[in-house]
Amino acid sequence: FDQSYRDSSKRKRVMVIGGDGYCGWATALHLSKKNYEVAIVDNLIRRTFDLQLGLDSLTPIASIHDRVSRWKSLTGKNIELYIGDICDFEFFSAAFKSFEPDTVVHFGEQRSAPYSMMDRPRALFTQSNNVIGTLNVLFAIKEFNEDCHMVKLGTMGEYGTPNIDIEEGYITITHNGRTDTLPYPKQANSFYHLSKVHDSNNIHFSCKTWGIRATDLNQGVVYGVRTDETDMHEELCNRLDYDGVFGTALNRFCVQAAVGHPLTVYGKGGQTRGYLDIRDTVQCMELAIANPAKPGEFRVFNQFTEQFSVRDLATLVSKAGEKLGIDVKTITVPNPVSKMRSTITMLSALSLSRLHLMAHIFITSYLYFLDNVACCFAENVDWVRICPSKSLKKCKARPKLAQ
Ligand code: NAD
Ligand code: USQ
Repeated sequence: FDQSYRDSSKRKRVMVIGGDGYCGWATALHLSKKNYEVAIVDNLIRRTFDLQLGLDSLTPIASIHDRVSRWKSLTGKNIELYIGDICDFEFFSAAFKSFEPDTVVHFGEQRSAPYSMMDRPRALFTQSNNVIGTLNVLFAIKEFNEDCHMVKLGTMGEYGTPNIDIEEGYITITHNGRTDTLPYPKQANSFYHLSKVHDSNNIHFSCKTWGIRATDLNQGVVYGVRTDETDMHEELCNRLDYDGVFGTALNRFCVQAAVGHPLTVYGKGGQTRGYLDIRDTVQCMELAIANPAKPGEFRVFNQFTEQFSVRDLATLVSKAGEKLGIDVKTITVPNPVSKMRSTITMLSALSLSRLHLMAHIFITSYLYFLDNVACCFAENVDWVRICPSKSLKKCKARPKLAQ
């Protein structure tokens, strides 16, 4: 790791793109608490998706301006705000030049696989928003500060579900007597996951061509909502999606269990995914920022703490429900995203142990989450929103395509 980066006495400046979203908000607060100078860049499109589709966070969330002023009043720490679209290079380059980041953490994408598979406009929007936004970040770094470290949120789903173990970014292959270490094959299962594959290729190419430094964090499915910082005040509360479009597996299962809705296992439930607590997401971000990639390096970390098939996940939540006196049922639902057969895949996340992550233990985390969050907000749950995304498919309001 680059020791000089860690030893420098100057406060490091981190730009968090997508800092109003689920992972970005928790990360921005955590970094600010750890004494980084933080700026949030966000065009608030995630809040617009909710309005367009008639969805809402289970937990009530304050506006980004109220969130940031509450943080300042509680801690005295300033978080700068740049509200705008990173696909607009004029806006983004002005924000970049004004804030002068040492690190850009890029969470600012359309991140739902079901959303990207709803129809053609949403597939196009997902790919143009994600790919063009990432290209703009790369060009800003190249033009204004080649030393700036890009930390990009990739996803474990880039790899698909091959019938061999998944490595961290690269695999060493011997073919016709010669050996090389090559990018691990990507077989994404949605237009969203494919947008991440395209991003990874563009970032890898930019590192090789321009010598910039980047870390791709292939994160598994995140669960939970509370972190030490968001717990400090109700106006700092993070969003919690449980609907069929933006709600992710474990968050949905806990909310479903809390209100007595059967757990919705898609297909046979054999899909294996890596999972991590949002408190571990923020720790991983901090570790990746404090230990930047070297100039020209495209470093890939797989970021999850445990792996389960969806069926196993449903069983774990049912057992947790039993402990709390809740009778939890499970139903099988057609997969709204993909009909592809899934294989049980072994994932690898060696980097987390190398970076000394103190991970939260899964079983305690989700039991706590089910008891303290899902059950507390159960009266806010709208059962219609629990349906898989296909029932929302006919919604007319759509985002404009990026320029
Ligand atoms: P989110 O939708 O809650 O947040 C994304 C934020 O980015 C939103 O606030 C949105 O308004 C903003 N944004 C989107 N496009 C933008 C643009 N063009 N310009 C400026 N801002 C823009 O998503 P999240 O769950 O916080 O995920 C963040 C990142 O982490 C995504 O890239 C996602 O792929 C990755 N990730 C998330 C999970 C998960 O389980 N939530 C797991 C693995 C990876
Ligand atoms: N699933 C169910 N029932 C549900 C919801 C999901 O069986 O009610 C299954 C899905 O079929 C899938 C698995 O659970 O096989 C995970 O689905 P998900 O919606 O929790 O996660 P996914 O679509 O993979 O996407 C989420 C985030 C995305 C991130 C990805 C990490 O939305 O931004 O990139 O997790 S990963 O899955 O490792 O690629």
